[in-house]
Amino acid sequence: MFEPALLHDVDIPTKKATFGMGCFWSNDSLFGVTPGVVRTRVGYSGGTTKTPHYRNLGDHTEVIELDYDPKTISYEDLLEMFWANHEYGLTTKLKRQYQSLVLYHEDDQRQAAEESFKEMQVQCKGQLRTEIAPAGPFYPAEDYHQKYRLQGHKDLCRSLGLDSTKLQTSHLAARLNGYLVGIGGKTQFEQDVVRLGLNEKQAEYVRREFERNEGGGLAC
Ligand code: MHO
Repeated sequence: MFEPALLHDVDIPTKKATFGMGCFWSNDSLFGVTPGVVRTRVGYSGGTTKTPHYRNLGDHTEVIELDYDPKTISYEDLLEMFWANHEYGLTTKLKRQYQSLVLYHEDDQRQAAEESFKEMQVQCKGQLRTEIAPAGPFYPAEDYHQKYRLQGHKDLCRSLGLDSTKLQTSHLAARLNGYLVGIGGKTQFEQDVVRLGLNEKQAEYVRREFERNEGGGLAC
């Protein structure tokens, strides 16, 4: 039987963006289904502790690091998503783990982030807690945190051949991690089923989950 090739690798020039927006599980789903976002991974960054892990983050923050195609999505668009989708709000004082954080990778990103901060502060009643800082070392989180929603579907993951590397690099995994929780939109999903190379059984499974969860939000 013909098996379509799964679209794990997308080889186009990308830029990096790094955001702390609360628990990284839901941000991973959110950005993973966003057109122009090619790959995502979650981890710890923003601090100085040498080998952070989930039970001991030190002074690091949970962040999502994503590779995006600047021809399809701008950094400004990503910033809009950043402001609109914080798990625990923008003005609440949070522990360092859930700090609202933009880690910029180039001066254009810094400028755009500072501009948007100012605009946001005007619209916002309380003081924004967001910090904007240069990106430093990024420590990938443990495997079980990568594409967390997707990993809840063990048989599907097995059929997709997801190993520890692919959990952080696969385009397909980034997309499915969102569709499975019902985000990304029906039209985009149906186009992606073909583009991502899912077979009928995989497509049917993801479609069922998508429809079951659509409109349910992104609770962590
Ligand atoms: N609400 C989640 C947060 C996990 S996140 C990776 C929990 O209760 O574990 O910080």
